Amino acid sequence: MGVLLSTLYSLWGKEEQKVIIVGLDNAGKTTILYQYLLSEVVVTSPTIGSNVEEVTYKNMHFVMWDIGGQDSLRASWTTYYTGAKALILVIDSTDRERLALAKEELYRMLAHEDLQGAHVLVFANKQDLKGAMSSAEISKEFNLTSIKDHSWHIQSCCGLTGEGLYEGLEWLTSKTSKG
Ligand SMILES: Nc1nc2c(ncn2[C@@H]2O[C@H](COP(=O)(O)OP(=O)(O)OP(=O)(O)O)[C@@H](O)[C@H]2O)c(=O)[nH]1
Ligand SMILES: [Mg+2]
Repeated sequence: MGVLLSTLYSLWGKEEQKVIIVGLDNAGKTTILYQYLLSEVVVTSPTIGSNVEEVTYKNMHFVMWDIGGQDSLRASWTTYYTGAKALILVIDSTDRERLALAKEELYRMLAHEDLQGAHVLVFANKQDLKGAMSSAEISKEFNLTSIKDHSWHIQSCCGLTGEGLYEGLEWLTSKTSKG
């Protein structure tokens, strides 16, 4: 995104909204980013660093940063937080063993000063797989109702079919368009 285009967007009142996509490795972050961009499944390999793409939806311009989720990369997530209006936390709903770890990462992010005011969208991904936890189950495990200082929403989805992804984006749009 060049400076010129950014300026034009701001002249038209169409602001860019920075969104970070986070979650443990193998959760489906990159798959979801490219579903938004291309409406198809791309073959992914574990992300080292990040992918950034602009996703336009209903006049909103989301600049989405998909960040690698491997253990060794998670310490660098904080470098992406500045200016983020929202974070999308992607959960592999079949990964029961690491749900507590994902919860830990979520609360660490919520406490970070650069993410105060950021909206939180949780995707309960991989709903096509047998044994996937429901969004209600994940919500309960994460104790989402205790979160009072951020607006949050949980959405079940499938990165492979795209199911649920636009419902999530709809919620994000309703939040970010209000500033
Ligand atoms: N069955 C199923 N597989 C999925 C779904 N979403 C993603 N996957 C698969 O899960 C694997 C990991 O997906 P990625 O998108 O690369 O995961 P990631 O979160 O970007 O992982 P890192 O880059 O390592 O952090 C891939 O084989 C995807 O095809 C889904 O909804 N259902
Ligand atoms: Mg990735």
